[in-house]
Amino acid sequence: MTDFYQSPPRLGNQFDDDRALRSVLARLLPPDVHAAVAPGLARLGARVVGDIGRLGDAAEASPPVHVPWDAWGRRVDDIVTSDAWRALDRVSAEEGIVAAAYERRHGEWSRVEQLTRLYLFHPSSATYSCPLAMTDGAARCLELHGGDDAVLRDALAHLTSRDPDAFWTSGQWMTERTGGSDVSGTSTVARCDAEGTWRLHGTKWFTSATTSQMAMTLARIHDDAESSGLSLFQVRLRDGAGALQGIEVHRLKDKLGTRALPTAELTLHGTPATLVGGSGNGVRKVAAMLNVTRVYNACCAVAGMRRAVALASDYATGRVAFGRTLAEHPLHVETLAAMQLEVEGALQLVFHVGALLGREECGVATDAERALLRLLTPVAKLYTGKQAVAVASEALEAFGGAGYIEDTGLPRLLRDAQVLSIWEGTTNVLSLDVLRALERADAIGAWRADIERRLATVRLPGLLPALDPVRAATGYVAQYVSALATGDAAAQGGARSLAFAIARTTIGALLLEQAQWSDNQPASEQMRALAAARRWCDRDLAPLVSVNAEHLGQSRAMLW
Ligand code: UCC
Repeated sequence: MTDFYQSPPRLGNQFDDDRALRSVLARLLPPDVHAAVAPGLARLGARVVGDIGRLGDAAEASPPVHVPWDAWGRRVDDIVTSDAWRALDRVSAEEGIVAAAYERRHGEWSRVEQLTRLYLFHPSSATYSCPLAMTDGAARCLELHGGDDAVLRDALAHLTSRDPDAFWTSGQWMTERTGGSDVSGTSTVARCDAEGTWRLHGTKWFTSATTSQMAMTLARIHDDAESSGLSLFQVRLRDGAGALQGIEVHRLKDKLGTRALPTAELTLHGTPATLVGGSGNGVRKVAAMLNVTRVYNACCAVAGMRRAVALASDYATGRVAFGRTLAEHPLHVETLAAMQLEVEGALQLVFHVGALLGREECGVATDAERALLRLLTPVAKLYTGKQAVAVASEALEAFGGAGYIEDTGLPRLLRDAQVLSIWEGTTNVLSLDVLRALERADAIGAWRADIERRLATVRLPGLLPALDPVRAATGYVAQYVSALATGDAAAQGGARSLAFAIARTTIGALLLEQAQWSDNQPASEQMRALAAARRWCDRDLAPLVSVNAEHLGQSRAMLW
């Protein structure tokens, strides 16, 4: 019999304790903006390990339930969520987790502030960040394409409100039974009735956050020869009396993770809808939404990684094995440091993209910056989505058997990370999107110039040896892209390696810039930033794989 018990990991203020986050914000934000936003971020950093964290845990413990019928046999299709899930909706409105980006109190830097709020909120929110992602994406889409339509202007005001009673969330219903990647197969049809109201008919196979007030969705306009493609619609789920508007919910999905989040299969039976931005070009219009949700995905991926490392590093200082704490075992320290390096790299990439998005949204981005944003959005999403799974898996292992036990809360880190490389475009779909972005006039030139501008700031002798590998990697990527343009169809088989090379090379340049900036910071901060930059640039930054017909033939031979 022993009275020994392990101490569970503990978390402090998630803003104050996150040195990498604080230093990237200090570098990026103008001093007056930094001074204005930091106190609010520190308050949120405390809340996420206090009341918000408790709400997230409670929501996770009480997943949504589909109630198809009422006691009297009427079809009601209620989706009953927990009090905690609904409270998270109110908290996220009050904290301005979407609104901060649209109030634009800090001009182009508002997006960076908003993403920091999201970053702090996400790991404690039982993935309430998902409805918020779609809400923000819908807001951007309506801002760009809603025009002066009164219904859509009103919706935009609700989506961007800080008033919990006025705040709406939005769904994004893109996936049908034919799949979520190739949305061109969408079979939902829109018909205009005698009163001039659009009515949608079709089945949506994955609808996340189905308790939202509205959704954005794609449909094919019936008998419309002019716009043979898809059109974009906004749907209000319920009428003024609270009844679903021609929506039949079939069931909730039984998912590996994100268990507090209701995800339903449903059919639209003549659901009234508002056409967004006229008929046709639905995919192009909804891309504005996808580009925001992909930035959310990347930001939440880093936030999840950071939470995993924070938990594992705290545990390492208390857990004793073989006569000393894990933090005194060199191999364990190296393992945790490798995880932290992933966090720091991904953090740089996400905030770089966030800063570009802020500039685009405020209308001050140059053409080159817009091309860069278009390129780096799928890159950031796909890269961080993959790394989030790897880091979460390593974090579970850092706890030994406890990491595999549900009531420690740790397995959730991995279950909730796994979706990040799937929804909002899988790694491969986004790698192909990177190729699409590279078709844009001189996207690669804009990327190289941006990297060179950052490298040109580097002066510290300890960093100079790291410049060559980054410069070499940009050259390999550029050569690879030129070869792609002239290559055969099999060449797209290398698209994932190209996307990873762009991610790693960009991060190398950003970490070097950060380390140079840290030169006038306290010694411990200098050492941290220097080590991160040098270690990152010591890796193979451009692990490119050239695929031609012969290579592809060999791959096929290995498989079938
Ligand atoms: O909805 C889902 C779950 C919601 C949960 C949200 C969670 C959020 C994160 C939370 C964090 C915790 S899952 C649904 C996921 N599905 C997708 O993401 C779609 C994935 N597939 C793609 O992205 C494909 O590449 C498609 C659908 C865009 C390809 O369709 P098409 O029809 O083949 O597209 P095209 O023909 O290549 O492009 C049509 C137009 C072109 O412009 P134009 O017409 O001017 O030539 C493209 O350049 O759209 C433009 N376009 C874009 N523009 C396509 N993609 C983009 C883009 N990303 N940005 C700008």
